[in-house]
Amino acid sequence: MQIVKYQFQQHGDHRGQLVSLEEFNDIPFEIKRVYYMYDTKDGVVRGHHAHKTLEQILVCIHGSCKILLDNGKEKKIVFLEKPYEGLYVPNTMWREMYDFSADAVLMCLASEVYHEEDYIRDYEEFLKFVQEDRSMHREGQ
Ligand code: T46
Repeated sequence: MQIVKYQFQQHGDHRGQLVSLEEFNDIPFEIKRVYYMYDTKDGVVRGHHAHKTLEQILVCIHGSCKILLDNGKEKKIVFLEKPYEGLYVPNTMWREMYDFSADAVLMCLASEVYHEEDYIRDYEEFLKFVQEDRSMHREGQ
């Protein structure tokens, strides 16, 4: 599994830093929604789901956290702690977010508005979905 991390341009000067994110320039999709998580309690694991179509970029704009990515075959853990670094999470990728520092703010730029129907919240269902998706791609080749 290839981990795709974006290093955003920092517009720094003697006053401090600024990062600007534009759809299709810095972000590879149209940004339809922005949300962020903060005040995450100690020991909490968020996520536990995949999306059927939605893609996203996660940026830990303050503090730090870990992201577990699972494509149904392989798992990888990514540490996020830099406000100028974005982790690309494609569709059909199981994710779990954990080990949030007390001051962590995890921002998400999403390619779709909120649709509960786009979520796969059951891990067995996710594995089935991924297998069907892969065999469909093989047939299409
Ligand atoms: C994802 C990870 C990284 C809304 O009403 N609108 C929204 O846009 C979102 C994201 C959530 N909600 C409601 C639904 C739940 O009642 O907020 C509550 C918490 O959402 P959820 O349990 O889905 O949060 P996480 O942290 O498990 O997952 C979120 C996103 O839902 C998901 O798309 O990829 O962050």
